[in-house]
Amino acid sequence: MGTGDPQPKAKGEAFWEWIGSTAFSVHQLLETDSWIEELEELREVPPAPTSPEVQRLLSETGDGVAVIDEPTTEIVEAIVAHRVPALFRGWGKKAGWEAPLQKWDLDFFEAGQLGELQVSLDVGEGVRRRSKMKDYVAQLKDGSHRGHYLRLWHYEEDCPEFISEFQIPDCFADGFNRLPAKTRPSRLPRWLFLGPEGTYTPLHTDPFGTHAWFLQLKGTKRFELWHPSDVKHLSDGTNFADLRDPDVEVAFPKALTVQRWTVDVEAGDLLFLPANWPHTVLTTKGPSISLTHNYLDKHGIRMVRTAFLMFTTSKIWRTTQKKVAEEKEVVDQNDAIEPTTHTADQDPASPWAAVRTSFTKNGSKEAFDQELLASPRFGESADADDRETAHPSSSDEVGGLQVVNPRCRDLLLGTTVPVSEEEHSMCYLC
Ligand SMILES: O=C(O)CCC(=O)C(=O)O
Ligand SMILES: [Fe+2]
Repeated sequence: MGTGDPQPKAKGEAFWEWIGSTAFSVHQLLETDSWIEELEELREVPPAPTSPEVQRLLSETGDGVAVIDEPTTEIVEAIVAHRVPALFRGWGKKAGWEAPLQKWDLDFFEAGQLGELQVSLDVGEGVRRRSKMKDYVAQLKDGSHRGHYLRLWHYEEDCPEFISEFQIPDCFADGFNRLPAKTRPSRLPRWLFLGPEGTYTPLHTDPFGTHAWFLQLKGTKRFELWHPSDVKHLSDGTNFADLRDPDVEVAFPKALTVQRWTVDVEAGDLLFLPANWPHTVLTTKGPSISLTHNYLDKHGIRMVRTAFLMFTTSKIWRTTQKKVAEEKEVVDQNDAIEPTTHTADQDPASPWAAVRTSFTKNGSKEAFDQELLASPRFGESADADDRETAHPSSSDEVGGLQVVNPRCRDLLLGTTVPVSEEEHSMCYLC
């Protein structure tokens, strides 16, 4: 190394400096109440619509949900750019969606090779069970399904040809597709759901600040939606409120009173769900089949990469907290000292407050850095903790974004590797 070379940074130091240089700096992580708003601030402000029809639609809709019977390209583009939740009625009448809407029914999934597929069913209480597709479909048909739910089926892995059987309009074009394969989430967040009446997906936001389009193929689902600015009343920064818990108001006093919108999505309807809108989903008419796709829109790359960073950081922090607590227990036992009672500030439920602790307590920050740098998962796919945030009742993988650029990975490890400008600009994290 030449004499003019800068001193290499300590690994942990490099990490914190690097986080601080992203749009979402560490001090923002410390605001427990406003993480969604902070993410939202990273979005570009779209240009005002020029057409009077679209201007009227947006002003009439306000903060609520738009219901649109005759979507023009301009309307759909404005809805997406302005992040307005919208129900497009009769989307199925549009050309290019014949296969999902006409062909993909229970008989289709039961027959032939498709029926032989092994799928993973959500059988409740966080448990999943393998089943042949045709056996499950038979249960949906004869009512012996016991509420089991084929949720979050990454159909492209089993049936890659499905994706070319329908036409995604330009306004829903997925930015993940423009990234080199190794830089995409390990499993793209695109799914089919098959299930009986009564299935319920608890309150959550979708992964990493992505938007979703959600097409109901059969049956009806009732979505309840909340505005991103109310996330502070619905989440403690780690978990969302369980709205079916009779005691929910103890921990979340406003959870049942903040404004919510109810949208019934019927067969052939498409719901556009903007990033960061919390939602619950109940199947009100079954059997239900839904096709959905979470995507990275062209305005949202800063937000998506930051969300990824935030969730990864909090996951690693939680792991570290556990480890520190375990080590502390051993020390306490060895010294035969009464375990110290944590104050609320030291041992809070929220990972954001826990991150704050890392700045104020000697040792913790180092432990966090160590954990981060040693973590084999950093740069790999998401694990169960990430999934919890994205789809709380699922134990299937949602697909974490990867640290896409070898330089970023090496930066974390304290070394630098030259990388082309083009490759660099593709990275979520730089
Ligand atoms: O349909 C469901 O049960 C959940 C759908 C959902 O929340 C999603 O696709 O993001
Ligand atoms: Fe969702």
